[in-house]
Amino acid sequence: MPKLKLTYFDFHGGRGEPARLALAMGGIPFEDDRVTFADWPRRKPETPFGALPLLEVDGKILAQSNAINRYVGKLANLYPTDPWQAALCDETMEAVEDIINKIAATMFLPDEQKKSERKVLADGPIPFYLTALERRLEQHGGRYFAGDRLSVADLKVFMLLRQLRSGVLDHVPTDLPDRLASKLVEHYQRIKAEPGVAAYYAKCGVTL
Ligand SMILES: N[C@@H](CCC(=O)N[C@@H](CS)C(=O)NCC(=O)O)C(=O)O
Repeated sequence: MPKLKLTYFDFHGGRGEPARLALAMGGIPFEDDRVTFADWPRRKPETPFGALPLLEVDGKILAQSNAINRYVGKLANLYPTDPWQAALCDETMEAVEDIINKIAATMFLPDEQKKSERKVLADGPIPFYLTALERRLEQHGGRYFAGDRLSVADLKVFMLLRQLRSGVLDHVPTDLPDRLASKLVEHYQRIKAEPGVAAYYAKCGVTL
């Protein structure tokens, strides 16, 4: 097994968390390098694209969250081996990136502008992606997004639902998933109850 270091911000969520979770679930040792927001300006220029997460593999750097998710998914047996199922897994992760990018664009706006832009998101793009993801889930059998078994795609959607339902996004109603995509919420509950997921958060002292 290569020597791994995963670098991301110091919170349980966001683009770096699916890879942390996948590595922990696979029992794969890695250095969990957590960057504080205070330290980020110093670290940012050292990264290939000025952003996190990063995965260091035997001293070589890999950037871009979904590339990292695919790589660690393969190591942790959480990425489909069948090419078509792998493509479906990728489709889901890229769809989640689409909506994360829209949300991220509002993150550092002045509060009044954030409020109005988040209202636009909560009225349109977020419901659109929730219902579209739910439809794709149902088309793939209703339990998992690809290969009829747990993959990094499920972990990435799980993170998105957790973020939307937790209240960390000011001005986005936390009941949107429950009102609009109950099957996706059932998927969230299913992933949360996966023994590896529950064990990881119990070990971290995080209540989901
Ligand atoms: N396409 C990139 C986006 C990475 C990204 O924007 N990461 C955010 C955190 S989730 C970041 O590093 N923000 C700090 C900054 O841009 O200075 C990926 O998927 O990894």
